[in-house]
Amino acid sequence: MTYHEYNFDGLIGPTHNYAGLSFGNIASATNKGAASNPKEAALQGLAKMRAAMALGLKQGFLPPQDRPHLKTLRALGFSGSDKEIIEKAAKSEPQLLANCYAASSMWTANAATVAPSPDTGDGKAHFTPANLAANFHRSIEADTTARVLRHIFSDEKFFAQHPSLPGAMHFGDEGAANHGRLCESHGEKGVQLFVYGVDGDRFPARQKKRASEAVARNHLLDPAKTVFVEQSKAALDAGAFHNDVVGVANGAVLFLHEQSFADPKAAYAEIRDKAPFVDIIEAPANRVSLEDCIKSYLFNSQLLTLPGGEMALLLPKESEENPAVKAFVDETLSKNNAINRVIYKDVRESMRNGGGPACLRLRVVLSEAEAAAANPHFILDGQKIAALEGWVREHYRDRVTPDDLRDPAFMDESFWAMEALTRLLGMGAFYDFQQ
Ligand code: SUG
Repeated sequence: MTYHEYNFDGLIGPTHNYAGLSFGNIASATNKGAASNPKEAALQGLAKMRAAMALGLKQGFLPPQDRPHLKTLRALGFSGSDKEIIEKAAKSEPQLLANCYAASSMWTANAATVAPSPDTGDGKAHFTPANLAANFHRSIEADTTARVLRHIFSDEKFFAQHPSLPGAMHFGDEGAANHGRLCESHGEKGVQLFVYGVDGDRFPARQKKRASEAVARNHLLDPAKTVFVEQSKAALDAGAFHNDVVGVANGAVLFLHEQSFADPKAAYAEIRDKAPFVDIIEAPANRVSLEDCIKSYLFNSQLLTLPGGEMALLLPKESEENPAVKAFVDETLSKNNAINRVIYKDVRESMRNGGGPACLRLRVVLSEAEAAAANPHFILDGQKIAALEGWVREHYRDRVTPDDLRDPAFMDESFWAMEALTRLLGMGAFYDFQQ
C-alpha cells in the first residue's frame, strides 16, 4: 500500500492580530500591539502551500475558527446581542476580548497529535486534538478543532478520533509541535518521538510528560517504538515554548540543535536503539546559538521528502537573513547528507506571533485508501487554492490594530467571511456563531 505525507496547513483567519497573548513566546510578546495584515498573512500561508504543491507534495488545509468566539464570551457572563457582547467586553475586559479574537488556530502543528496507521495497534490513523491548556486563547480552540478533524476524517473504518485530554495543565498537551516520527519510509512502522518539558527558570513548560504518555496509550503505539524525551530548560528559557522551535524529524532524519534535549546523550542512545536507521544532524551551539535559533526559526522548518526521494528544508526568510544560520544551512547542504534542497519562504505575518513554516502545518501520513476516505474539500489542487486566495482577497482587511477588535463591524466582517467559507467548502452551519 502506498502512503503519502499530507501537510494540513492552517488557513489564516480574518482576525489575525498581535495581542501579546503567549507568555514564553518572545515574538508574541515583542510585537504586542503592532498592526497586523490579515490579508497578507493568509496569502503568505497560501503561497507556502503552493510552494509545497509545486514540489509535487500533497497539501491539505484546516479552516480557521470563528472569531471573536462569542460562545466563550457568553459562557463568561457577557450577555445581550452579539454587538452588545463585543461592546461590553471591549469596555470592561479588553484583554479577554483579545483572547477571544485570536486567529491562533492557524498554527495547526498545535491542532492535534496524529499517529498514522502503520504505527497503531488497530491499523487506523489516530487523532487527538490538543487541549492547549497553557494559554487561555488557545484552550478555546480544542472543541472546534475536534469538530474539524471529525468533519475531515470521519470514516471510522480508517480513522480513530479521540477527545482532547482532560485535566487542563495536569495533562497540558500542545499536539504535534512536540512530537515527531522517524521512519525508513512513510508507510513503514515508525518510531514516535514525544518531547515534553519541565518548567524553566524563566518560562513555563506547556507539554507535560504524562500528557504525551496518555496520547501514546490512546493511539495504541508500540512501547518498543516510542521515545519520551525531556526538552532542555536552556531551550525553553531561550524561548523554545514548543520543541519544534529547536528540532524537526522527517523520514530517517532528526535535525536539531545541540541544546534541544535535557540529556542529549541518553536521548540519542534510546533513539538509535529504537530507530537504528536514524541520521542525527545536529547544529552545534558554537555555530548557531539558541538565540539565533529562536530569532531565525531555523528548526521550525518543514523537512520534506520529495517524490524523487530527495529531502528539502522549507525555511522562513528570517533564516536566510541570519548570517550564522544561513552559513550553517549552506554547510549542511554542501556536506551531501540526506538534506539536499533548501527553499526560503516569507511567512513574516505568522512569524511575528512566533509561528514559522512548521507551526503552520499538521502532518498526516495517509494511505491512498485513507486519503480517498478524507473529505476532498480540504485537500488542495490548483483550482481550490485559487478559490481560497479569491476568498481572502474579497473578505480580509490589510490592517488590523488592537482598537479594531472593539468595533462590532469587524466582528460582522469576520462572520461574513466565515459564512462564505462554509458555503465554499460545503460545511453547512458548522461554526458556533451559526448555531
Ligand atoms: O501558541 N502564538 C502561538 C504560536 C504557535 C507556534 N506553534 C508552534 N511552535 N508549533 C503560541 O504561542 C500568539 C498570539 C498573540 O499573541 O496574539 C500565539 O498564540
